[in-house]
Amino acid sequence: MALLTILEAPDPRLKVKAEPVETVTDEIRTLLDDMLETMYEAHGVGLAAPQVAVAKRVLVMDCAGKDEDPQPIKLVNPEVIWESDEEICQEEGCLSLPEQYSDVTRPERVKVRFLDETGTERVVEADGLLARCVQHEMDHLEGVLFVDHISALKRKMILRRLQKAKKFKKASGE
Ligand code: K1U
Ligand code: ZN
Repeated sequence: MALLTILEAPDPRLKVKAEPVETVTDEIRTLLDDMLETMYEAHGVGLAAPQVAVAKRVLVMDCAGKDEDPQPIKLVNPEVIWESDEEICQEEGCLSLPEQYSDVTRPERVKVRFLDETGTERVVEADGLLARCVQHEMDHLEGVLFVDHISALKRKMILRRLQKAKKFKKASGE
């Protein structure tokens, strides 16, 4: 397995709509495994292929609690087939916008159809953190970041803070 580099905003590759996967091949299975390893190493609960510079409709998640066994989920070509009318506003972060957070409103529950790593069609019904994470990751497949859900003013502030943090890291040799 290999650790992949996670792109950071404002990298233009994060704004591209990802392409569907035609067949779940060994190459896709390797990508899924590498993405999971990269996600765990970065202490995230989700990761989408565009975040590692691969414009394919592939994502991984593990929303297990700290005291639970790992629950890795690998999704290829995910599609939301139902969403609840009830919405919920919660704070989000993103591995591509390190240390930046904002409240985002999304449907509370969703049903998602996808292909697993064997190419078998499955449906997952998600609520809580899993519902938030899968919607956040599916946004990445459309080239959408959590900051695209908030006001232009807040978005500008977050992107400016990110630029400042990058300059500071560069200057201090990190
Ligand atoms: O896509 C990403 O950048 C990963 C991101 C996904 C996410 C999940 C849930 C809410 C917002 C964003 C993260 O993993 S954020 C960091 C994280 O580890 C975390 C977030 C919420 C609860 C617990 C952990
Ligand atoms: Zn993200």
